[in-house]
Amino acid sequence: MNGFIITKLRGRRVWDSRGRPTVEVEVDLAGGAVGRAIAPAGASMGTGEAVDLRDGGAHLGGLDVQNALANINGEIRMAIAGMDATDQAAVDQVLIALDGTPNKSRLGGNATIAVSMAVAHARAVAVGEPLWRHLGGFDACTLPLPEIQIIGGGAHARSRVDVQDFMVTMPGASSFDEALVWTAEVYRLAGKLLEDSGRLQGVADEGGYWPAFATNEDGLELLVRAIEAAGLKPGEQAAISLDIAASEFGRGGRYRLALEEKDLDSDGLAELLIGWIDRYPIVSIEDPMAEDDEAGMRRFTEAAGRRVQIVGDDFVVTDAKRIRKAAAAGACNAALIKPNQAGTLTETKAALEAARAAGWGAIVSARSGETEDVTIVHLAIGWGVAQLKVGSFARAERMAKWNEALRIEESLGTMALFAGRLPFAGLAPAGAAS
Ligand code: 2PG
Ligand code: MG
Repeated sequence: MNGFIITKLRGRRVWDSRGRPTVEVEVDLAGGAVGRAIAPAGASMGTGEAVDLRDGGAHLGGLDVQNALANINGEIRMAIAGMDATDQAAVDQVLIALDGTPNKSRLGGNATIAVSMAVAHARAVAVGEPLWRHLGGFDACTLPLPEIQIIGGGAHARSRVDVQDFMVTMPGASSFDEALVWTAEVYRLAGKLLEDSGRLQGVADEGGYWPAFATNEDGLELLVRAIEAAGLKPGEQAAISLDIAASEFGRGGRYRLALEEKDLDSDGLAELLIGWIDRYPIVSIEDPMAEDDEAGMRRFTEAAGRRVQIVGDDFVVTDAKRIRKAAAAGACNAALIKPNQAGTLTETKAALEAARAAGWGAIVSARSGETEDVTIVHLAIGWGVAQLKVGSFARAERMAKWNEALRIEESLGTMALFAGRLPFAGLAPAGAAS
């Protein structure tokens, strides 16, 4: 008997970190192994990403997932049962063909990604290995550099500030564990600085502080002060990473920074961001321009791409074709890799491979709506991706991921390598004028 044959598949409704319904899938194999995974959900979404199937109507704000569950427990189960879980590509191909749309809108990207990831988990359980080891074998020994949100804005905090993620990253740390210790101090001290100055309003969707700032730049100043208060050297030990998420406040090459009542074109926004790169120890900027502004993204990459990592999220939506097109145009030099933007693990991996082939960096990323599911940590380590973005340093759906990476680092023992400065190896020093 082939113990890897998929015998059962069931979907159930569980709840995410925003209290919204989401999809959990359990896959049983003939040998007795069971794999489980939960789909996450975004708030600032690219128009090109795989879409979650939601029920609509008034109940639960239209966000219930009964139709996605019916697809899992109906036609997906029929198509997948009897397949061999060792062939992830074949399983994912069946999901893609069965869905038949370019964006998983018929079956639901939430349904397909949960099935795809649950199959991988079941296979790893069947061979008695953790998923990261199963995916990467003995090559999997690199712990990613975490980028961790300290302040949340944009779509995650009712646009209190325009910039969505003010993050820190710790390239000077010698281990994942040390990077978290440093980040914990920066997070704590940033909160204290905000509180002492009467600007703390709570926490945003991913656990970062929800601030009362007068300008977006206040966030950069606060990060530098918190880094220094933690006794860390800005730009050497600790650096700043931003997700501008510009699609949320820009369209057609026009951008509106509501906080500062500024209207800018692409070049004006680029100038503002380059001013920040000149004055602050910034190593990475995600979605500096909107998803429809390829010309702006190309010009910004030309101007700043040798100094900072320029990450495409909404702009390339974990899609191999879009990554190849952006790379050919000279837009961006790194890709955010979010499995639920693609809808299957096979397509996610193809996007990662396209980024690597283009000489780009890559960051495996969570979504703003998350759960206790830690699959992305296993993907990052198993696939040897040098950066990981999970949100802030608070709330259990975030800490579950950071803590999982700690466990993996510990189990690797002296074999563990921490990515540290590796992702920024080709760049000019942070905070330095070119
Ligand atoms: C992003 C993510 C995570 P969301 O924009 O990178 O911060 O947000 O999941 O809402 O798209
Ligand atoms: Mg983003």
